Amino acid sequence: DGSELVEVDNYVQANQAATNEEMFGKYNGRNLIVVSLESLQSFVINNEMNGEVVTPFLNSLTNDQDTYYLNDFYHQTGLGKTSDSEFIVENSLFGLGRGAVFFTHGGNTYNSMAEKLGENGYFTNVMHSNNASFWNRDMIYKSLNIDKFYDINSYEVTDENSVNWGLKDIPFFEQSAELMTQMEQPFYSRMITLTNHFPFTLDEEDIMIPEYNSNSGTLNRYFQTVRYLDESIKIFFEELKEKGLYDNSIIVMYGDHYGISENHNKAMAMYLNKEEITAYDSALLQSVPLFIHVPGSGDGQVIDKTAGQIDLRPTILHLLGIDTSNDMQLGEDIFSEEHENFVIFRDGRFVTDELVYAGEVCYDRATGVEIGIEVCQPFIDRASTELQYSDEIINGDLLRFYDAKTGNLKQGVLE
Ligand code: GP9
Ligand code: MN
Repeated sequence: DGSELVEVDNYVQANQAATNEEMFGKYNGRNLIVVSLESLQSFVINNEMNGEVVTPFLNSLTNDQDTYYLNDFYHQTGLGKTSDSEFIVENSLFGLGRGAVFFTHGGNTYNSMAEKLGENGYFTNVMHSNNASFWNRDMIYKSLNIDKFYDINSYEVTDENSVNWGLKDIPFFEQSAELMTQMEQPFYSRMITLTNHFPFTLDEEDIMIPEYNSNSGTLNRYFQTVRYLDESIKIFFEELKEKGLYDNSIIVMYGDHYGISENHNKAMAMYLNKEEITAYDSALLQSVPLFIHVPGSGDGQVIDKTAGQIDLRPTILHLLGIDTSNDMQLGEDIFSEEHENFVIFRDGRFVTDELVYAGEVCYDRATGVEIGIEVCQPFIDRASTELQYSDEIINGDLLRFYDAKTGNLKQGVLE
């Protein structure tokens, strides 16, 4: 009947991180472009593969005067992969421990980032050249109040411009930039890339660096498709400039989930010059890059905070001057002075600036040495509480009882 929501609401209110006054509304009114970087993990950033730079453009953004680069950011997805990352970013809630929330709870009431932006005058859309029903997107996007889905039918897709899963990222970005010129501003476009997806195949003409030489064809090809993804982003930025859309936009880009699973640990150990990949290493390998690029801001910096996808909704909305203090969200604004360096994974693992908890072992993060479980215990408990609250909200469809405008339970719920 909604009464469970009282406890969750109390927790959310008590754990809120105060807004950073200096950052709140700093980029008011800009278009918002959020790019999901398919399968991109942090280990390739500012790294080489047999002497080849893998992500030259993204590397340049890591010390760019207009880019906030998060160097300790993590995905928090489960089996729902890309769709989980979308869910987390839109709602600042976790996906589910089983299955994909996009499928199982696509009809729920949500208070998405898109809904908030829509209320603030934004035209909200998702751009992704796949069939609309993949991951049940066509259904849940209605519940997320996304105005328009530019799906495969909005793109010109031919044999020549597709590979692997479909339209290649370079033509995807070129065509998307063109579509953006037709949009009413300000707009919020969430773009989902595709080429850097397992099995990581490219056409000959798109190969820019050689394969790696491990026993894993998957990891060997991964560097090549990542290199292609990097190139596509560079081209997208140029397109935005050409079309006059660059200066008035803010471009947020994050890795959606891992690309290299633990099945390739042997090859990863070889690449990372380690004897083996332990549970500790695997947890830290879940780091994905996050770039918040604000053309002309001159405020770029490397932000050395531990954060995750769940933090994006409040972080982004606050930069655009949209209050979230009444929202039922579990993330914290990354720019808040009170932001806690604590990232919970969907499976209960967690990372802080000092600890890593994985495989039911508590590790000292700096040394990788196993330490007493009691050091991790308070975080283990909080991780399980937050995951449980998130599950309760989703399984009970509790947001239908909640009025985010006032922060109150809807009248009559508890009677
Ligand atoms: C499919 C694309 C890939 O449309 O988003 O999904 P994934 O397999 O990475 O979840
Ligand atoms: Mn994906």
